[in-house]
Amino acid sequence: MKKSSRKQSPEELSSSRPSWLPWVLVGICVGGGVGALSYLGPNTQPSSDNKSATKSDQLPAGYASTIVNSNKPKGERPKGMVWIPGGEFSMGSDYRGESLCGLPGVTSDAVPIHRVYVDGFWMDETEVTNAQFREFVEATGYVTVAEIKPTKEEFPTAPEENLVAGSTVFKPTPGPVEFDNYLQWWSYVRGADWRHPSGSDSSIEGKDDYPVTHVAFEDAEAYAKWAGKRLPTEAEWEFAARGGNAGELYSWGSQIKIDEKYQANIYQGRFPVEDGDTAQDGFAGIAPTRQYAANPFGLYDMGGNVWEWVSDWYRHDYYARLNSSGKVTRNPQGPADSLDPVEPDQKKRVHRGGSFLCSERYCTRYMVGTRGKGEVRTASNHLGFRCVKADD
Ligand SMILES: [Ca+2]
Repeated sequence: MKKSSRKQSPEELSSSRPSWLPWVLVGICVGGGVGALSYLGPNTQPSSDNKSATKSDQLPAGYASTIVNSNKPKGERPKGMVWIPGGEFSMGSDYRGESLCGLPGVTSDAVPIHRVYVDGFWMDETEVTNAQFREFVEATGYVTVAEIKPTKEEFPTAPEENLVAGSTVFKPTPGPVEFDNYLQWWSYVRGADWRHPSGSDSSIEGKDDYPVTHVAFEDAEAYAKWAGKRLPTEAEWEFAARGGNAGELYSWGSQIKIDEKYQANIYQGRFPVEDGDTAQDGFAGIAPTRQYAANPFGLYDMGGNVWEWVSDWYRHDYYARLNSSGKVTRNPQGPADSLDPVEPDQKKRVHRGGSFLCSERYCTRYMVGTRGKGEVRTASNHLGFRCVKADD
């Protein structure tokens, strides 16, 4: 873990909550406000040399049709992966009704909507599961960040008793609370890790097909390397999630429900109250993978259930930078560095997809064009990942 630049009071240091907790929680729900960002206007002109554009009738403002490549993969389909043909699309979201941490419209990091091209690639059908991650750990002896005791060198001001291995876990509140302080429902829990998602007394027994959680960015990268894969770029992730469609709000369409049924594991009911999750989507808390229909590319759970790490550094102004070129950006790899004006000291990567804790009231970041972010060594019980692989 990185040093916190935040000065701690003696009261904080002696409290039961570890002194680094406020920044460890970065990315679980971030403050939202990202400072001034000039809206440069969308670059919506698709390339003229491709005739296979999907229908673009009545797309929302800012979007142009998605142009899906027609080429087929050369290699055989890797087990558990689907072919994402790549192509050109309108990336981002300026949906005014979006919210993060209960604050509607405060985040402008997903604008402007801009044109991006990505090459084709293979992508895991589902988030990496507990069974898959176990296979990796058993083969390599890998130890995740959450399982390693933080050192005095990393946190010189923290008392010894607070230097315990653990991770962040959602704890519902006894009653209704204001949404202004996420520490009310997030706790740093000793012994929480991928095998013990709620703390040392919990287990993943019988949950082989659930997404693995409590993985830091480096843990996800280590798994991907072992598997002969890599993490997707943010652009690859969004192209894949949109399934060849353009301008839709969600990876399954533009309505939250289809035939009265939710299409992803998010949160209904009063957040974040004990027993407040009414599970109208079928699940209170995390769900196994593949519980909802796949998107048109065959991908499951591109919205909800757990957030997913992608490889890009997070910068609030990255889309504006790309858009200012006036060209279609090809295979963007993310900015060279990280900057979240809310917490400029923290190095963050992008999260995508939202989680089982996202709700229409509190965090709509399961919307397909929106973004999340998280400090790279911070894990939690609603953050996982999936991998991609180049065509051979
Ligand atoms: Ca749910």
